[in-house]
Amino acid sequence: MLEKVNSPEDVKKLSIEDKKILAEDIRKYILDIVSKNGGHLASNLGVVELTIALHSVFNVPGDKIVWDVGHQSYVHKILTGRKEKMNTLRKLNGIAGFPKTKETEVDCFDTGHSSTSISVALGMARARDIEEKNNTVIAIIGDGALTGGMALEALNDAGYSGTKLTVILNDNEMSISKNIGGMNMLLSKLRTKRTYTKSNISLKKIINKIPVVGKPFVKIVQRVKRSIKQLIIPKMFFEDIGFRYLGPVDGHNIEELERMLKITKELDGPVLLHVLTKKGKGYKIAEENPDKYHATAPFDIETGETKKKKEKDYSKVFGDKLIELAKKNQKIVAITASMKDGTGLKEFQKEFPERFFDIGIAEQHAVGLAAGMAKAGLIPFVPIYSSFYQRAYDQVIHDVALQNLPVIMCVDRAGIVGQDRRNTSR
Ligand SMILES: Cc1ncc(C[n+]2csc(CCOP(=O)(O)OP(=O)(O)O)c2C)c(N)n1
Repeated sequence: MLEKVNSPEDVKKLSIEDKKILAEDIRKYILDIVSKNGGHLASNLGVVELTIALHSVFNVPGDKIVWDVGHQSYVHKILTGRKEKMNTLRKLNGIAGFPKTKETEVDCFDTGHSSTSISVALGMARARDIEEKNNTVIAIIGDGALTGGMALEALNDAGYSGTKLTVILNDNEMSISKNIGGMNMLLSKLRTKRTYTKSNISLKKIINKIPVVGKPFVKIVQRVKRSIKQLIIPKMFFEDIGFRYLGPVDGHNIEELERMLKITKELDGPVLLHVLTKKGKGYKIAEENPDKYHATAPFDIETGETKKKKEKDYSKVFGDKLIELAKKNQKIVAITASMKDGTGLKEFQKEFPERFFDIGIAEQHAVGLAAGMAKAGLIPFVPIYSSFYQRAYDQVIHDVALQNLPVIMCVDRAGIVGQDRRNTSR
């Protein structure tokens, strides 16, 4: 099926059954390429059906699709005329592993750093309105990226503005590692929403059957329903800040996804479509170890074993040394902005769980938090990749340097990182 498909127009012509075959072909193709060249595997396997559904319903480049981070855009690239070039991934002068406006106008924005998509999409939507156009603008953001301050700032603005905009929340319960935080707690309640609705209905049936007590009791229940709903169905959070919440929807059911996407197209104002996906979907080894296969070096498809033996790199040396220091000094704590594996803190977390803090993809908060800890007498270590430290530039100066606080800022990947051109190594 993949041989027949070179553009979104080709996708639109397929039946649902053929799209399912296409999805499997794309999975095999991505697996083949990433196993040879290395790349982002698990996130891409998770968005195959979602991307097929998007290109079935919307029309690029008129409609704008903004991929958050952009590491999950391989399927989009395959479906938008770059299928053959995918085998140049992570090669000199090869195809970029992230959306690149220079490659094609269907990539409407360059991404790489997390949590930018809602701001950018809202900007495009406001421009559309001022210019009296009528295209659709869609931001696709993962539950991990939703922990970033910029995404939350954008939700705040978008909900209040009432601007027509679709935010697709691709919820796979994972950042690179397991996702954390209050927003994740909210999402896990939403994930069980359908179960709640069902059990609510059956409870009503049971109560109704009780003679005398039954009917009046149901009325009382209905009267307080809205306030109970507020407490129990957390979708109200998104609705209360101005979004229409739709979902959750099975992110591997193309038919259902298309149905929901068509609804979002018709609605005015900001809409949040909650899509549940599985990271690594279709490749068992990645499904079971989504963090390991988030981004990977070349590997053997049969065993999952990476071909290049991992050497003791800077992150590992850093992590080992920090454990050694922390054993001697109780005041040492470590903070990560959702990158415990990449910055070498995995073992530290095991050794000192109470002195380890994963705070989400929130570098600004990481440094601000460290400043507070240092002021209160602790010695915080904050390893962040150089490129992502840019996010915390103000906190480094305003909250740490000007007050001369003992925060140890460890700048990981501060040099040439070969794998992914220009953007990030993760
Ligand atoms: C500012 C910033 N910090 C860290 C990263 C590294 N990073 C890349 S993807 C990712 C996890 C994203 O999780 P999610 O948005 O849920 O997407 P998923 O891979 O689960 O689909 C992280 C932390 C980044 N790209 N940008």
